[in-house]
This record gives sequence, C-alpha cells and structure tokens, in this order.
Amino acid sequence: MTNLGKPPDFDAVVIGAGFAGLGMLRRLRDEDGMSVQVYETGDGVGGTWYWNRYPGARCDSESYVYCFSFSKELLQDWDWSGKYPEQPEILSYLNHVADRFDLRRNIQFNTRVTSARYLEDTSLWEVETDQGDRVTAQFLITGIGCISSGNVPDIKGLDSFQGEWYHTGSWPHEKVDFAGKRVAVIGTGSSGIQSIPVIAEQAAHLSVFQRTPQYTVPARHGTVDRKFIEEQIKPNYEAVLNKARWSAGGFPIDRDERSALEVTEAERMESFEAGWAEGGIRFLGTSFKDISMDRRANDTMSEFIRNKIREMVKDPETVEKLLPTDHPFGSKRPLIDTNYFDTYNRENVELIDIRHSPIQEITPKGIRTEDQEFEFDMIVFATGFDAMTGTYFKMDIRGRNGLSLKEKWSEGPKTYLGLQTVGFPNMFMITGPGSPSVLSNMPMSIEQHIDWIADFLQYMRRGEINSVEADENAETAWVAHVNEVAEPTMYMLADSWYLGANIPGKPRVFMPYVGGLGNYRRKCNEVADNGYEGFILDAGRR
Ligand code: NA7
Repeated sequence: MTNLGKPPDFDAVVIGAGFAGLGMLRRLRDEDGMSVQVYETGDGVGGTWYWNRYPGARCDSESYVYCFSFSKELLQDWDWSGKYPEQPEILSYLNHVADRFDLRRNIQFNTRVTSARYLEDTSLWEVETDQGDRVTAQFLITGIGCISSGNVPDIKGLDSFQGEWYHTGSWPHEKVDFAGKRVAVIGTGSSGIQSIPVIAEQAAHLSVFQRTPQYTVPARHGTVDRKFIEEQIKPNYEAVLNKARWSAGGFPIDRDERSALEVTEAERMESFEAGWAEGGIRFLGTSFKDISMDRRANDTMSEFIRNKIREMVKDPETVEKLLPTDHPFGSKRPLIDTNYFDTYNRENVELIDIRHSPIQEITPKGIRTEDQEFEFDMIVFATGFDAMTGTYFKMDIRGRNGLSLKEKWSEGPKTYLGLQTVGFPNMFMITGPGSPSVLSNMPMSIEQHIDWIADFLQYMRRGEINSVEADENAETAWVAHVNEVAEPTMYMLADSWYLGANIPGKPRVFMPYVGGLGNYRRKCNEVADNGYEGFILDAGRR
C-alpha cells in the first residue's frame, strides 16, 4: 500500500515533553502554524525533571538562566525561589509553561514511541507507539534528552534483594522514607553527591559505594538574591541571555583570559579562593583560560580542590579514599554540591571504596564486596545513564533502505551538527550527539536548536522542499571536527559518560561538541545563511 498523494496526519511528530518537546511544540504550532503531535512516556510534562525526583535533586545552572526565553512576559512574571532551581520548582515551572501556552492538548501522555520508519515513497515518517497509535508526519523531531536512560548495573543477585531499591533517574512519586533505615548509595556522580547529604540526615546509617573519587565544588546554594534579580537581571534580561547564548557554556559569565601558569602562586590561590567562595559553575567558568586545555594549569586547580578535601574531611583514611588522583578536574562532568564532603564527618556515614574491593554480588540482605558483607534495608543506585544515545536505541528508528539508527551508530554516533544523521531524512534531533548539549546550560542549547530547526522547516516550506538530509561529506567532516576539538582537552583523560565509558561494551567516542555554544551557534547560522549548506534539499514526491 502506498501513501502517495495522501497528506500526513501531522506536519511533525515530536518525541518527549521536557524543555525540548514543549518548546518545539510551541514554536511550530503557535508561530509557524504547523500541526504537531507530541508523545510522552510520563504522565506529565517535565522530562528529566519529571523522572529525577531523588532527594536533593537540583539543577547546576543558576535559576535565572535555566528557563525559556521565547516570552518576555514569562521571563518577567516567573520568580524562582532558589539560587539553583530545585527539581520540584523546575517541574512547577514546566507545568506552568504547559498551562500558560495551552500545550497539553497536543501532547499524548503515558505513550512511548516504539518505532519510527521513514517511508521513502512519500518522504514521510510513520511513527508507532505502545498505545497502538500509528501516524504519519513529514518531520520527526526528537526531544528525548541526553541523560534519560537509567543505568542499573548488571550486578548478580539484585533480584534476590529483600529490601527496597531505587534508581535516582526513575524515582517514585511517593515519598521514600529513609528514617531508621540502613541505606546504601552506589555511585558518586551528580545524583549521588546531591542525594547523599540529604539521605545521611534522615537514614539511621548510610554506606556510600564509591568507584571513582570526585572533585566537587560547593554550590553556595541559598534563596535567590531578589535584589540582584530585580535590579540587575529582569531589567536587562535580553542582554543577559544574549551574553549566555554567545558564551562557551551558555552562562553570562566571563572567564579569566590569563593562563593559570603566567600568574604568581599567590595570585593563583587568590583567584581559586575567590571562585571557591562564589561556588558553583563560576569556580571553573570564571577561572583561567587554560584549565580545561593544559594539564599543568589544570593540576594547580585539581590540587587546590584536593587540599580543600583534606581540610574538610576529618578522618585521614576517608580523606585518602576521597582524593581524586586518577583524572584531572573537569575531565568528568564537574560536580556542584551542598555539604557533600562534610557528610563524611557524620557518625552514621561510611565510605566504601569499590575500586579496590569491587562489588561481587547483591545478596538477599545487602551487598557483598570482595572484602566484606553489608546488610541494608535499601539500595539507591545513583549509577547514571546510558547517555546521549541510549534513549534513541530504545526505539526502532529506521531511515532509508530500512537502516536502523542503532546499526548506523554502532561505532558511535555520527551526525551533522548534532541535528541530523545521514540516511534519516526529515528527522531532527534536539541537542543530539555532536552538539554542545550536555556541555552547556541546556535550555540555551535547546532553544538554539528549536529555533534553528523551525527556521529550516519554514525555509523548506517556502521553497516547496519535501525532504532534507545531511550530506555524507558534511557529516564526515563534522564528526572529524567534533573529535579534533575534543582531542587536546582534559575530557579525554577520564572514563566518563561523555565517552560512553560507563556502559560496558559502548564504543569509546566523545559524544558532545566541546567547541563552545557561541562558536557552535555561529557555525549553525553560517550553514543557514549559505542556503543550508551540507544538507541535500529535495522537492521529493508526495
Ligand atoms: P553519573 O555522573 O554517570 O554518575 C554515576 C556514578 O555511578 C559514578 O560515580 C559511577 O562511577 C558510578 N557507577 C556507574 N556504574 C557503576 C557500577 N557498575 N558500579 C559502581 N559504580 C558505578 O550519573 P549521575 O546520575 O550522577 O549524573 C548524570 C548527569 O545528570 C550529570 O552529569 C548531570 O548532567 C545531571 P564512575 O565514575 O563511572 O567510576
């Protein structure tokens, strides 16, 4: 059977109702007059912030830049209460956006997209869901997040555990009660270091299972500075956001253009101390220009943090376990904490080094490592995600000639600008691999993609172009460029999820684009200004 001549059910199907899906829906529907269907697995909007409800869950971007910028009124009306937005507040914000812009009527909740197939005869996508939907659309747009497929490690015996267990990335909606319980947390990434201090305050006993010691910087979290927001941000919002848009990381901050090695030891320490006192993203973001590029410059900052750990933690044996010496600061995702190291001074908290004594199995009563057996009432897996590609592979996405995305990316993701991949015409990825995405303040990257994609679709409409596909040479060159800019950086010196190193068997490829959001934005604009160079535009058949 052919669909030739038959109009699609929708102009676009968008997968996911987090920041990306909500923003894409609003833009295409309300500004461009397109028909859009959004499918969302959860029973509400929010994406990452719908699923990650673990205690202490909070964003590492300051609240005034962690937002949509398409509506001046929304920017002025919304008031964040925290310096860093906490999960419940971000979820309220996204619910507010969904209500205010009447977005829910085009979102089908409790619906997982199971497959998407490109129909070559009509240049349409056919999308199927676990609720029995089968619809066609000209465009398929993924807003599925970069860190949304939880990784519960395959540890022998988990099925036999008689207590409760949870993964931070799919936390229950009901309150989890730690009171009086012996709790294990496995993992010390962002989710671990945010939840550990909160769980420690409530549990009878907390054992933290650490594989890799971490550098983490105090967030200096608190209530929002109203005066600062009212006097410096709100009257200048557009300028503040514009600065963020063209910056390296999506924040309106300036780095120190000096090298860490050209200043005196006293000047360096003064700068590090000032950054430490300010805390959060500013510690690294406003520091010397070569911390992420030059190992010797980085060593000075890494050692500064190690000294802070030595000062903060009382027990010398625990200090030894906590000191990160196997990778430079910033080579794994930089962490921002509230009372993390201080937690190890509590009587009810112990640190177990599983690098030297790995977990052997989970038993009905707890966890057995090479050296010891532990009993727990609850295990919390803060073990991260199959990042950047995992969620794509959960769906059967097939492009031209029936090629599956999983096959195409079997040696690592290949994209042009992180927006499209050859063989999958009319499919666009919001913050796909090969774009700055997780190396930036996400809403800034998401909005840049939303606008760029929507502008492209309008360009296609005006030119009566039915299908668009990245050109093989453009993709090859972009993949090479992504690797080339990552190569000299600190990022290559750690086993991180940026490299897929946390998932056994995943190809070791650096996935996000490290060249900076501003440079990336410039490149995307140039591509558009040059008639979308690197894309093959086809009038196609309909
Ligand atoms: P991360 O940053 O991937 O952290 C996961 C942690 O779990 C990390 O400490 C891992 O150790 C540890 N881990 C992973 N697998 C295992 C196994 N099998 N055994 C023991 N320990 C393990 O995930 P998060 O959820 O904390 O943060 C994800 C992102 O969300 C974050 O970067 C922000 O962007 C928001 P490792 O370091 O790999 O040795």
